[in-house]
Amino acid sequence: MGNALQVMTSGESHGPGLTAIVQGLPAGMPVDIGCIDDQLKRRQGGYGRGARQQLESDRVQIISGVRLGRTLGSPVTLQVVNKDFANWGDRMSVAGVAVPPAPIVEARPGHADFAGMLKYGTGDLRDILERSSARNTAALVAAGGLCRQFLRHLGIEVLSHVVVLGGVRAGRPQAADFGRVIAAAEASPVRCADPVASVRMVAAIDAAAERGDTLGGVFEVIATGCPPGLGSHIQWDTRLDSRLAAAIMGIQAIKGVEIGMGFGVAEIAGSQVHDELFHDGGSGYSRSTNHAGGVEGGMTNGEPVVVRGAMKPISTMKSPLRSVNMATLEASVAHFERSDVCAVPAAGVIGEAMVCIVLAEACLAKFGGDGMQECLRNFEGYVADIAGRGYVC
Ligand code: EPS
Repeated sequence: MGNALQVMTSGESHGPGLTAIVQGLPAGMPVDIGCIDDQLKRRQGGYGRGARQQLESDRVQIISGVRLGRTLGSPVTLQVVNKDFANWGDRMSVAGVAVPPAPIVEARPGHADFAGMLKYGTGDLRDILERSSARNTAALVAAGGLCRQFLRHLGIEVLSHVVVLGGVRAGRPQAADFGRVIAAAEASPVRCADPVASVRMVAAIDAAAERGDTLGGVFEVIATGCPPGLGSHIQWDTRLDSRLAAAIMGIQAIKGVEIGMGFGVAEIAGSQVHDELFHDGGSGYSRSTNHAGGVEGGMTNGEPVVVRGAMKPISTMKSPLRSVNMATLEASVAHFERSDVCAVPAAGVIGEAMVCIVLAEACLAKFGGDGMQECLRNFEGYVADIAGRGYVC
């Protein structure tokens, strides 16, 4: 999308902190730090999270790009401090130490450990696991929290709920019932809108914890208020569905992404898949279904954007799987320090952040503007132009 928005993160799980740099937001956008902190808090929650979340209370500090509560148009740098660094000074010291910590050499099947150790030629897989840890998603959520504030000016809201956890499937909520779905999800310990499934999911987490095992699941992100025409059909990498899939797959432990009906489209006829189009002089265009998940031909079509991510069970397990000591090449079991039993509820919040980043990028590519007023003028002009207009050559 022409690099309309760039987001880069840095930081190790037990290092001094995490950083996100967001470049491309227009100048003059009001920034509410509390809104970002709210998202960080949501990310830390959810039943099944590990001891780390008791140690941290993530808060963002903005150290560039914002003045007097408004963006300057320059890169915004967001920082989240790792309180736990204080306990890891010996193992995460930036300076060299006289007695190096004992290396970790038992790769966790499913984690970045094995390939990372070979690729980077390190004898200590802490060199890999520190960066591959899902702790980095705090930086992404901070960046997403900023993008969310931009999207709100355009009337776009991004929400999520958990639809599968540990094999327990939630009943499908009514598509149009977003307010109620999200309120119920926020009240659930596993962020699931179906109260009966929610209780079963909690029980599944308890049972997995008992076994020293972990659980995955599926979250669904819904973006409402997107105008038609975000993204483009022109190139593979400007298609909005391509950007959304890449962003969701960019979250640790995600192994699958669906948009709208997703893999279901392969199983039924076109007449049951495609969303018929209607027009009414008063209310404009409408659809009676949204199997496309709000994206057709790589562009939003004005319906809610619906994206699902499938998260595998976390690969750090209290009852570890068999592995190999990569120093001696002898049979061993995977390394275990501490872990979450299930982080699917948090993954939904992270999925929201990624969707916010992608939609903000798409909006900036379409509406541009160095300043917020210019951007909003372009947006409002476009929305007014497409409303109630018949297209003739
Ligand atoms: C996480 C922090 C980590 C893990 C988890 C996510 O904390 P620690 O490693 O200190 O216990 O709880 O990371 C992983 C699941 C992983 O595979 O790396 C967080 O803040 O989200």
